[in-house]
Amino acid sequence: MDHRSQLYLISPPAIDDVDEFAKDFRLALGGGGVACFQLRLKNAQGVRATHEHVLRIAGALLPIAREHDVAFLINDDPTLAASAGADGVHIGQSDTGYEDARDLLGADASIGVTCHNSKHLALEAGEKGADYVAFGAFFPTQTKATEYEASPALIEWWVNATTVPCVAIGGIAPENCAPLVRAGADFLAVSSAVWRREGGPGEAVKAFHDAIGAA
Ligand code: TZP
Ligand code: MG
Repeated sequence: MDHRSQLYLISPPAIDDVDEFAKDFRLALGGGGVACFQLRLKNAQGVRATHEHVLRIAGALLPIAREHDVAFLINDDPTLAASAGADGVHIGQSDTGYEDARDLLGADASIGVTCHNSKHLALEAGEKGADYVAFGAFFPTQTKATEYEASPALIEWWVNATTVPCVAIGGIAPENCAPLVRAGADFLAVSSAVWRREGGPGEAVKAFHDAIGAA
């Protein structure tokens, strides 16, 4: 197949010891093949880490992402993304709106918008200029209490209808990602399947690439 999904890593929901996590982060990025990282410090109930904590973690991880040429986004909050010097922000439907986020971060920033399982929300975000739209959840996940279920058919529809990149999210693992790859997802956004993989994050990234290649 000529289409290859790229890997978009989402942080674990909590990072307490950043020096310890930095080792895993380097293992995940070390083999190449990760396009993007989103710092998302928020528990399954939606409780966010403090701004101070996010800025401290971002300060430690951003240089590592830069070393590996990986885009660094912050979840939810464009003001925080600007303070951290991040490359962009991933906003939800109840966060700061797309236009205000763009005003805050400027033309070069990457701004992605959560669109659940909605063609309408995604078309609206794409029309406004979002750099990507995110659909999910595709599979059960313990990382976030999810209200919406998305299917590979939505990805297939989207990639045939538009040129705006799409991100698939929610419970994605090397073992279940093939239908999303075949549907044409531009990015697979993954958290637990990388950070909680028994063989470690480096092995997880490799397993994703093997699965993407075989899909
Ligand atoms: N949004 C929808 S599902 C989800 C987010 C942030 C969690 C993704 O984490 P995991 O562990 O890959 O399911
Ligand atoms: Mg959000």
